[in-house]
Amino acid sequence: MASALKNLSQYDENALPSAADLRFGIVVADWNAQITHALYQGCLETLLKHGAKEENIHMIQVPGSFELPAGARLLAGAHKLDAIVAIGCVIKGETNHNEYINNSVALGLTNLGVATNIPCIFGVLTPNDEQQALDRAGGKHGNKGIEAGVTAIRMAALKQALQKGEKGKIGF
Ligand code: DLZ
Repeated sequence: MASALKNLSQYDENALPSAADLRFGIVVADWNAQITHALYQGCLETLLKHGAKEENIHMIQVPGSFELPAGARLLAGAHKLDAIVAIGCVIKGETNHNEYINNSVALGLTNLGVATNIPCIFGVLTPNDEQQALDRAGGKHGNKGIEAGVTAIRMAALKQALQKGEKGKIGF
């Protein structure tokens, strides 16, 4: 059966604004480190490829995905940022822990983005098993870290354009 899934690594490079003047935070959860580090690499390489300067990318690690919103808040307090990417991988187990973590992280990041005016990007995989995670961390469905990096550039550029007072239709 053909997959209806979008490849997470595919995007129109020419439609993306330059990231040269944009500042990013990246928070990476250590749980399922093989996966989250691959997502981080995908995200980082995407930001650099589109011109972001290494000194404008601030990365911290937190123990698990549940700590991603708190880590993002700490980053936002420490640096001037145009977007924050939260990277994690919560694999479904025998209990419902994944639902509690995923819902908390999604809500926490949403609230943080609205409260701080810094877009927070959901770079969290929520797979049923490890294979589904590998498939989305550089495997057959691409790398969600790349998708998160692209989203961060778009939202950061949007924020900067509005702060500069650009008028009319703004879309990246
Ligand atoms: C406890 C826990 C479990 C069972 N599973 C995961 C997971 O699959 N992915 C993840 O990022 N973190 C997991 N954690 C850890 C929690 O996110 C958190 O770090 C702890 O509950 C401590 O607050």
